[in-house]
Amino acid sequence: MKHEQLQIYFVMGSVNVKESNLLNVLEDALKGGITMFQFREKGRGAKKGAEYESLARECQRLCQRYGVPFIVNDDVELALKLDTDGLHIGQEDGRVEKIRERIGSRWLGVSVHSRDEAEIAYHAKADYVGIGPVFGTQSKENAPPPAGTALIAETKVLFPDLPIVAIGGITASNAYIPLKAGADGVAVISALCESDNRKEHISKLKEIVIL
Ligand code: TZP
Ligand code: MG
Repeated sequence: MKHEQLQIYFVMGSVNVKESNLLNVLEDALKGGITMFQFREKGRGAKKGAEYESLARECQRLCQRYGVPFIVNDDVELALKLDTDGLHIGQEDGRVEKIRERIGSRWLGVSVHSRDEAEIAYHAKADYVGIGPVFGTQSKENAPPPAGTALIAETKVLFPDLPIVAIGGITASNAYIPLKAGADGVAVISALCESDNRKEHISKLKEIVIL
């Protein structure tokens, strides 16, 4: 994967959008120029079973239409079944090397919260690591407290070729902070889900990421 693909990484599930218009929000974001999408269907009220799978397929189809990589959160089985571009996992989702083996050459993203976790992800050939929450977030249940950018900076020094995406409370106003610390891109939920003008917000993010 190219570092640039992490630049504007949109993450969303139906829980994150008020209206039942997840596909409209996604298409808006795709038109605006997001560089990657993660289907993260979790939390209270998340879809399950056939509804979950069919929503994932619809999102995947839309991403394919815009040529944007489609990543699924947590669910190895779904990643294999839909043949997604990649899978994103957290520390609670199993051993990184095992999951790496199972998904073959598909992209693997791993959320890490310490230098040790970053090292394990690196050696297990993760394609990128997600680091956060940088700032406070309302979008993750039981999110740890804001961690700032120390781990981003440390990971950049220790593993310069490992792509890093920052997450947690990031908007066009503060994205420069994790980027300056060494992140290759920013992952956002609410900044785009709750924006009245997604196109403009993405343009602003673009300016900052590309600077
Ligand atoms: N992991 C760490 S923070 C977070 C996740 C999934 C939520 C990010 O959402 P927002 O709305 O961009 O703060
Ligand atoms: Mg997880």
